[in-house]
Amino acid sequence: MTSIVDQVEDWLTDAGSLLDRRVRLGVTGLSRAGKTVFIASMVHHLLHPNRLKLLSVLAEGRFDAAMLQPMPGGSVPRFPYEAVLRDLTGTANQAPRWPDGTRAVSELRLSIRFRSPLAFGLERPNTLHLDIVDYPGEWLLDLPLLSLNYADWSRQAVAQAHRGGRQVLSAEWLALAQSMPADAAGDEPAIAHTAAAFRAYLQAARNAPQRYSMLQPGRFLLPGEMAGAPALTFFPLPDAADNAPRGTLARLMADRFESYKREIAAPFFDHHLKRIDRQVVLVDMLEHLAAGPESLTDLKTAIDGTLGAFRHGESSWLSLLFGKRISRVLFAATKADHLPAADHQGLAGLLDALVGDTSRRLSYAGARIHSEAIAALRVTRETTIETPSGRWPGIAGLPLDSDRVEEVLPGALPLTLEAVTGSDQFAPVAFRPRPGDIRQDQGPASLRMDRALEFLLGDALG
Ligand SMILES: Nc1nc2c(ncn2[C@@H]2O[C@H](COP(=O)(O)OP(=O)(O)OP(=O)(O)O)[C@@H](O)[C@H]2O)c(=O)[nH]1
Ligand SMILES: [Mg+2]
Repeated sequence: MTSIVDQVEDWLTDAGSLLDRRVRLGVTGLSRAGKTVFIASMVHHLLHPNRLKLLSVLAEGRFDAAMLQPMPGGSVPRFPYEAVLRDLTGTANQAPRWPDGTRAVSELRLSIRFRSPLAFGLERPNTLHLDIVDYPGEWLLDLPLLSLNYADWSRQAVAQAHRGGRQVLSAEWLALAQSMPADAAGDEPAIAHTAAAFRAYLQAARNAPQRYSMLQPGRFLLPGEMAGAPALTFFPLPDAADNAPRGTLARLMADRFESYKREIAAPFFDHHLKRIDRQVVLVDMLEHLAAGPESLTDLKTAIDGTLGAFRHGESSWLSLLFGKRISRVLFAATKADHLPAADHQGLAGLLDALVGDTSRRLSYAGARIHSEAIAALRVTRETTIETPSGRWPGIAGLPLDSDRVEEVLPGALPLTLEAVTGSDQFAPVAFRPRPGDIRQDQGPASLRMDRALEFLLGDALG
């Protein structure tokens, strides 16, 4: 005869399978911010959770197992988890290395079996389906375009092109664009030539010492399957008027801009990012701190503009009618393993300062916000380095361009954003994975990934 407790547990199991939870996690970050490595590390951590000490579902012994699942739907390629992991772990013939930059969208579903605590010591079996999407960071900057018309975008892009170090880089494109009357019919070879000069300006701005972030439209840098399409053959015009008449260059450019938004930017957002309910915003603060104040200002504009496209706040029954809101946002300064531990809090503080206005806006809307300095894959160790001026905390690891472990001093992390000069005061060395930093059968070495996951998923695993 089954006991009443067994009976209750059976009933709870049945109810549980009807009540599986689902979280769509939006991993947001500009190009090279660390999205692909973060996703691979998060999945690997959850498949081999031995290092997730602070994740309460593990600390409380309620975690059963996680498994990768085929994505329902099936029209989007699966995130190449195994290939990324093989890059990071290395093989018999290939030393560990960072994965290549992402060139297309992919998705992954990870399902986690766990037990939810109930009254009287009972537990209910539960499943969380975690859906994750990866994409080229360049495309994220198409999101702010969705709320602009062509004339507004032109005004914004032309004003930006005149600022600071962009002025030199944009000179050729601006001269060509200025020589083309916006109110006369355009000539297609001249349009293609100026569009190519605009694209060259964006490329140059990306590679400039200032490491500019605000580079739109995203497909101009990474066209994917759209290379050469007319939808990509346009550029901002210095004197574009609203509602330009048919047959003019300004109207043709506006039509192509609208078709870019409609056919490329909006479907990317609608299909992959619009329905997320948690968000991690990955930011490579180190690169921009080293590149100087102009780099940081541009980064801030890019982050603020991108986050403006999402709906944040507490979800309620109204979400059933108007769509879910993003209830938790983690701002994560990535690659913290480039700095000694003593600097990690300072790094998170600098990110806080950079996104302060946006994060207040999201909090006011009702979202929970947290920031953290993390390393999805820790490829260095701490060390102490003797110098003529004393002993300093340093970092040891395999620099990207070296075959032997080196000890380096990253320099003094600026205490405030105002103190950033972009001179050589702070120039962290980039490292690559060493054999053993991540193994196929164990959670990866990382920094604060457990805290990050507890904030993002802790309640969904409760
Ligand atoms: N030391 C260290 N470096 C990292 C870490 N995560 C990323 N990196 C470095 O940052 C680079 C970019 O990381 P990705 O994950 O490929 O960045 P992404 O955001 O996917 O970039 P796109 O695919 O171009 O949008 C890597 O090639 C590494 O050099 C980390 O946890 N530690
Ligand atoms: Mg990537």
